[in-house]
Amino acid sequence: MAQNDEPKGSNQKLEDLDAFKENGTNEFLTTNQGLKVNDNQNSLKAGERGATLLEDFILREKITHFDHERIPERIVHARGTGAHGYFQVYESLSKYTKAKFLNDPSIKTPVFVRFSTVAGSRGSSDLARDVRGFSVKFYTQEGNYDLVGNNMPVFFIQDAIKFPDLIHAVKPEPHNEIPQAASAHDTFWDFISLMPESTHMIMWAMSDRALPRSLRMMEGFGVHTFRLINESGEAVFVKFHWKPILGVHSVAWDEATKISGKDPDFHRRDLWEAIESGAYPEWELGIQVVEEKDEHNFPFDLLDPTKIIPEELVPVQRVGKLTLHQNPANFFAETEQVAFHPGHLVPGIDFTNDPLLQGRLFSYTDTQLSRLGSPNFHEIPINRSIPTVHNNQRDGHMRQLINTNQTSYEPNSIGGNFPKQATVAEGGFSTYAERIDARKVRARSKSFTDHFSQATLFFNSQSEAEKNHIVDALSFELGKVDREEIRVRMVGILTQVDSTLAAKVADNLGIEVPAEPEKPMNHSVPADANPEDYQPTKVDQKLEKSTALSMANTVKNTIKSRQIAILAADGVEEAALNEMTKALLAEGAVAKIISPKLGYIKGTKGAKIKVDMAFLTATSVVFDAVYVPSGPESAKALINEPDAIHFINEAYRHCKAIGAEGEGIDVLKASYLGKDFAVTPLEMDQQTAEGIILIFRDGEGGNKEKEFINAVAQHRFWERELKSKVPA
Ligand code: HDD
Repeated sequence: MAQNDEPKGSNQKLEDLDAFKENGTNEFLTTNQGLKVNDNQNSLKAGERGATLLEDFILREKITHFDHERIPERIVHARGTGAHGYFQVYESLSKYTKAKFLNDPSIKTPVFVRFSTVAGSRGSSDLARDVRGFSVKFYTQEGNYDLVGNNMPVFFIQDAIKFPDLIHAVKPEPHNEIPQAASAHDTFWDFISLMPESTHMIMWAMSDRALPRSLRMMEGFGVHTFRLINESGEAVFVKFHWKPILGVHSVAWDEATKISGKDPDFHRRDLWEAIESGAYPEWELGIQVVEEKDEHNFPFDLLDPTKIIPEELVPVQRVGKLTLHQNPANFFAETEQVAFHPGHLVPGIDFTNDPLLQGRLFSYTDTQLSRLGSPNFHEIPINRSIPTVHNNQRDGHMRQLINTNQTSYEPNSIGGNFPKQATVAEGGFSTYAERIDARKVRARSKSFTDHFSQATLFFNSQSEAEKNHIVDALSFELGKVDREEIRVRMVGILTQVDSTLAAKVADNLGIEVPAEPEKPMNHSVPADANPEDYQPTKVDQKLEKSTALSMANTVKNTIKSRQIAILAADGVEEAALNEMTKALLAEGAVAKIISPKLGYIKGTKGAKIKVDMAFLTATSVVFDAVYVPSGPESAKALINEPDAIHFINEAYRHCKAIGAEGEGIDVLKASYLGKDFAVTPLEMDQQTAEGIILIFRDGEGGNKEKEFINAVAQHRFWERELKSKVPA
């Protein structure tokens, strides 16, 4: 986590945006024509009680603008949130690329990043089980470069022509617009069960990766294989990764559904608050580089977006850092109007022939035309590049630029043939001269037909708890599917990933595992083709497991920006409370005191302690851990407060770190923990229960605050789920 060494708003793009900012403080209210308004309370009428007059231009202007202030939401990724920041490379990557922003460690390139869910509408919950978008716009000195990725490294489909089908299947069903922001319905699983190429992505989408604890705690991936090209014109293949400094962490599904009701803006709020408090989110940029000569040396095709390159085969080199240090000033102007496009390139970076990427290159500009309404969307402040734009494109709706030259064509002699083309040496973009010698065909490469091996690799690489979560997720999602034939077909696909997985899901669904999956498995076959040619094949991936695929192996040594709930009431021992709070704050965590009522509570020594939240508005699911300090009266009040007991039960169910001191332990005992640790009073050896930290001040020494902090840093004790089923 960055220390707050950057003054807010200190980058070239943010300075550029300043020119467009308006703030009415100390100003008169005006119309859009700059006319001062004298009465903003009453429309113009024929008499006090009379009809309103059409001539009331002030009323008309205000209502008209209001009537038109919505724009279409994004066709996908409608729900999102964004922030400004900067990117800096650690060392020059000139060996691989001539992109200037990747060549000079002293350059801080301004960025705007937007995170999103895919399926839901603009107002849907942040905690939908879904893929997260991770889009980065780099405002480089050579123009805008956009890396428009996701928090999962593969995709559902291999060819962009299937994208509208995929999205129609996952979006709310067309006849009744149900369900919102959820893939748990018939049309999605109908499509998926007929499209085995989606199986690898389904493993990711049904894993905890689809339920991030925070947007700051998820990875990002460029997904496709791209190219880097150096000054000598030599190219390598590259996969882009974003590795979060705080590690990759998730919430439990039960928790996600509750957060969706208690705080549907949970991720948006978390990002906003972290940046406001100076806990700047950070990711390292990682690259996997493959030389051209090695293109065909993998058991999968580098152009197939349903495949990863396992880190065991090609390690991820960490080459730079992304830091988000400024919230937007206006959501609509920045986060909503920002327009990303994988085709926004700078010299030194280029595409490959990945057929999913190729189709994306059309879609993104096209969609902005209907969403933002004009081919001049690049002139919207957030979308403007740092280099000024000079070309012969003219006019169109809402044109801002006043082109003053007489000529708007090229070549011309009247204007000295300006603006002129740039040579490659002058920074002109030149497409990588890839050799292509082929027939024009509508086809899928045979090298794309292994749909299951990497799905199995992913599943095998998960911890036991992660595997259970995948079983639960699939059981939930397919449990919401009405048609049994879809469930059976889907379980048939799962048999190709892992037989235990298929058996467990089938058991939960109350169906038999089909002896043979339905044949043909792939129904995405051209009309005149032989379906046999399109059926999945298996290729030995020569790798049993990949450690990078399991979140269990992530960063677990920090509690920076984690939210800790301290449950207390009148009669709390202020020393206990203060010591723990001090220790937590020193580690960069956020501690909030939660009490039966808002206002202040009294400590045993008479201290007046400010309450942050009452149980009425607080909920365990937005916290990472719970601590109950000592104090007989405080403990008694909490034991008599059902919301306090429920708070602990839920935190226990969601496998969080729970700490208590002195009489605070009695409060834990009054909760479901008391059932699991049925000893009176809880004794020292019960502390072995992972993630439950009990502090007996008069007991043996040791630094219990530190122990609690270490437990919080583990994020979750998922093994607890195997031992205890908490009815909370
Ligand atoms: Fe896409 C938005 C990521 C495949 C068509 N996409 C969009 C956004 C992200 C992605 C993060 C949100 C951008 C923002 O924040 O404004 N999309 C991906 C990834 C894909 C992918 C990682 C596969 C690897 N997308 C994809 C395909 C197509 C599209 C195959 C169409 C053929 N995507 C769009 C779009 C969107 C979009 C319709 C909607 C809003 C927008 O572009 O600006 O054009």
